[in-house]
Parts: sequence; structure tokens; C-alpha cells
Amino acid sequence: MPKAHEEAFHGLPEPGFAASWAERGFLRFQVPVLIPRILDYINPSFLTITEITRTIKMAKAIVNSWNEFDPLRHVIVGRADHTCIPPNEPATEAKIPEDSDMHGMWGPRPLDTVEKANFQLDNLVKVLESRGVRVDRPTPIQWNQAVQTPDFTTASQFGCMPPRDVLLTVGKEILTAAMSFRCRYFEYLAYHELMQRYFDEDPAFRWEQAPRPRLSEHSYKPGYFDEITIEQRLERTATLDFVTNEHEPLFDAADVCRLGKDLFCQHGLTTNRRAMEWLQRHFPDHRVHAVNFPGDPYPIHIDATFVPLRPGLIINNPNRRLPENQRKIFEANDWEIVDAARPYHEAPPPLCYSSVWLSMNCLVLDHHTVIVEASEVHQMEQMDQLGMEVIPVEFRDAYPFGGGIHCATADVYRQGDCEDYFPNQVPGTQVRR
Ligand code: DAV
Repeated sequence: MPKAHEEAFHGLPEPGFAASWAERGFLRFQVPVLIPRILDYINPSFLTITEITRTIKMAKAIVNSWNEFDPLRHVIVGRADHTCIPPNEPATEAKIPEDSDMHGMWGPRPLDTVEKANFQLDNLVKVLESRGVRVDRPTPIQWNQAVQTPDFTTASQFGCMPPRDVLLTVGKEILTAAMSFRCRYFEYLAYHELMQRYFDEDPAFRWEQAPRPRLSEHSYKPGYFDEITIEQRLERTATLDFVTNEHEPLFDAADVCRLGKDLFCQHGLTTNRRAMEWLQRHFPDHRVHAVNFPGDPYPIHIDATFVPLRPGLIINNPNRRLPENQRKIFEANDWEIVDAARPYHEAPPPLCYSSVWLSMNCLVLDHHTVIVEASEVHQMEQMDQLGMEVIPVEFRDAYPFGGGIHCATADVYRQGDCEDYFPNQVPGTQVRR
């Protein structure tokens, strides 16, 4: 654990030690966190008792994030340690190139690649901290362990580089997703210590878990990944035919785009309709929408496809455009959807499961600032034209471990409340009409 985090971690209040809490914890940890948050919320020209009370309440909050773009104050950044290439399983198809040494192999990734990925992840942490964002890290477990449940076995697990896939932050809640990959069944354990800490520090934090799926053979379409042409794959995904069926609710957190009161969920390989119905019942004050993006032969996660930069502005992958009928709700509320810039690279790095479109998998720090992968010159230029300050960060060595800069992070705290950005609802996308 790098020195700065170790210190921050050990400086936290421990329950039951009131004296040391007051002396060490509050002064060393809480005060530096609270003062900027209090200042954020104070508008000196309109101080009323209600506002002061609200300010103090918000200042105590550790967990709060309603969207993808409000000012980021606290985030989790993943780690590459012990990451494995999992064996084949029904939900996935290991996309290892034919001519690679690792073709047909699974198990721990080579150590030098782990070190390179961790170097870039640690650098991302430094950049975030230099911008005043507090950063927490997961505790990796030995992912090279087999898993056996009453319904399935898998010979290895995956890793905890992409917290975005498993943790869905909605307001004061962090929800562990019901993921469809067997190798990811216990991934949430890497975040257990952090969740416990947020639970102790923040009286309003809701620590939640979606129904644990069974992931038996009944949840998948047999033969889905058998040899077929890309055209046939595109036909299938356009007609909402995915490897996961509707047997039980399944979703990855990275399929959910959070825009205040509205949650836009990508229906694809990793998220089904039943999960959207579950999310709608679980978040009764939200409106859950189903979206899909024809043009993607492997639709996994919305964050290299449909990426909001600020209220009213989204970049959309030009190979995976949102269909006309699903755009209406954005048009009716004056949101602009622009084509994202082309990726700089023609191929992803070796042993990477994601596409070149990680170019648009950026992390928005606030309505005017965004972190983009440093070699993605076209995407950086477009961001600049769209009025964003761009912070370039090298990240391609981390891609094979589970994705880009957005994937590698999960929100803990963004300043701001739940806004209604879509007061004009249009039929066509809502899960409940
Ligand atoms: O385009 O391969 C990657 C998204 C990872 N969260 C893609 C999607």
C-alpha cells in the first residue's frame, strides 16, 4: 500500500476508541475532509438555518453520487494484483489471439504486465489526488482460487482492476451488482473493507447487494459463442439476442449510466431486462430505461459507447448509435448527443478483452474537466472543442486488466443532488410505462 494511503487508512477512527477517534481520527482525517465540503455547500449570500443544517448533514456524508459528471471528491481506483485470465465459461469467450503464447491458457497474468498496469493505476491515483480527489483502493484477494457453489464451479477468478463493473453508486447507496460471469462471483470481496469503513463513517450510507444469481446453465443460451460471422453477431445483438437469457436478474454496474433521476441501462451480454425490472423496484424514485446499441457485436458495458460529459451533453460511439426511437427522450429535454472522435489506435493492446473504443472511456472530474488516455489525441482534441479541460493520463498497460479509466474507478462522492434532467418523459425507453 503506498505510504499516503496507508497513513490515511490507519488515521481513520476505529469504533469503540472514542478518545483516539477525537484526538487522531477527527483532527487528522475528518477536519481536512469536512472543511472543503462545508465550503462547497456554503453560499455566503443566502445563508439560512435550513441551508446551514443541510450543509452540516451533507458534510457528514461519505457516499453520495447521482450522476457521471458532478464534481468528483472521492473515488475508488482498482488494483491489478493477482489478476487472472479466467477459463472459458458460458457467459464469455476468452478472446485470446490464435498466435499468442497464452492461447488456450488461463491463470495468473504475467507478473511484468501486472507491475506495468499497477504503475499506471498508481499514477492515476496521483493525478486524482493532485486534483483534490480522495482515493481508496480495494484489497485484492488471490484470484487464482477455484470457486464452487451448489450450481457451478470455475477454476479461477478474475481480478479487481475495474471496480466500475461491480459497484453501482446511486445517491447514498453502493449496490453490488448481480454479475453474469462466474469468475466474478466473489469480486465484491475486494471492496468489503471499504464498504465496512463507509458504513462506520457515514450514518446515511446504504450498503446493498443485488440478489445473488445462481449462474447455473439455465441462465445462458447454449452455443451462443460458437463460430459465426461478425455480421451474424451484429444481427443477433440488434435483435436483442444475447448470451444471458431472462432466467434471473443479471447486470453489471457498468451497464448503468446514471443521470440523476433517470438510470439508462444497456441491454446486452451482461445485463438483462429482468435486472432492469429489479433495479426499478429497488430504486422506486428513479426512472429506469432500457437502451441498446446496434452495431456492437459484443455489447458489454455502456461506458465505451454512451458517455455523458455534463448536463445536456453525451458522446456516442459512431459505430454504435442509439436508435432513433430511443433518442427521443434526449431530444425532448434538449440533450445533445454527438458522435465521439475515432480512436487513435487500430487495435487494443495484447490480451485485452475490450475494443479500441476505450478511447472514449474517460473519467469526468466536473462539468469542465475530464481525464482521457494520453495517446488518444483525437478524443482529447474533441474534448477540447467541446469546452473541456483535458488531463491526459497514460493507461494502455492497464487496459488488459479490465478496461479504461472509467472502468478502473467507482464513484464514492460527487458533490450535488439528484436532479431531474428529463422532466419531459417520452414513451419508448422506460421499463415501466
Ligand atoms: O468497447 O469493448 C468496453 C467497456 C469496458 N467497461 C468495449 C467496451
